[in-house]
Amino acid sequence: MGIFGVPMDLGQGRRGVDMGPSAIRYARMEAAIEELGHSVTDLGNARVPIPELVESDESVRHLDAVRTVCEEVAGRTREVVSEELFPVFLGGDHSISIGTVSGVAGASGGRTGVIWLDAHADFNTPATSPSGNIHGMPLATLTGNGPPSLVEIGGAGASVRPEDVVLIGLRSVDLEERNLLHAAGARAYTMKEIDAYGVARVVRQAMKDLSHVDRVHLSFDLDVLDPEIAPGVGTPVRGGLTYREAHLVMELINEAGVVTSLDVVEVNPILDVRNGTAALAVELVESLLGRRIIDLPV
Ligand SMILES: [Mn+2]
Repeated sequence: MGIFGVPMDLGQGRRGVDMGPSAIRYARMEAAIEELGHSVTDLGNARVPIPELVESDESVRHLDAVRTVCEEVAGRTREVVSEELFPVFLGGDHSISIGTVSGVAGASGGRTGVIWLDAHADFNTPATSPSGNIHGMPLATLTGNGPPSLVEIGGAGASVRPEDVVLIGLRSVDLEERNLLHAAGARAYTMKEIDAYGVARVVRQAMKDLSHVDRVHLSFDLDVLDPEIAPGVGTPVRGGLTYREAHLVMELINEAGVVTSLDVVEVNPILDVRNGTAALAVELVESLLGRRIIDLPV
């Protein structure tokens, strides 16, 4: 496994998620993964400018700087994937995924599916975004509908097909964003479906939705969790996954054995309590990578 940090907070308005990689490392991510029997290489961090030194008169905030960082991330990702390391990317705000997903998709042949665990759809475009913050646009961008200079990272056109994308945990989606999501044809499971059918059924359906792809990238925004258990996130929204629901999501995805790369994004230590959100992120990554409560014969 290869850990790569992207301490970027240029894609959103509130400072703090730039410290996410540090907080997650402090919560012993590397040791936790090693204890599961995986060898881990820490590949360091991407070079990211601080907002104070970035011109931001663009209508899409910090567009050029985000593009430069995401291009570096995509390039490094291709190296990591070619060395057959399972990459674990630590954000940073969710705009880092424009680099990680396009890098993963570009490094491998065939079709890359994406599971997007998030309270938000991240499906805005410059035309629909209320804020101009790029962390609300990465999934639209990756499926080909975003700022052209970001869409073309990792090669011309979309990095992934909308029908190869599944969103889970939504509960805050802007009006125009809903229309874009619907028109694109991505599968979306909101908190309503999770409440109505249970998280296990939703995850199993999501796995069926992606059964045709060659690999799956899991993009894990910590704000999918309820703020009561994960207060240290960039954009908290109440009504999220409980502690056990979140573990079960990861345990079931692990059983499916399809995920080959991972983002852990939007951890904000400034809003956190004693680094608990970063510690929970590490716990959930352990479940994703095979930690079991006990080993039962199947
Ligand atoms: Mn997000």
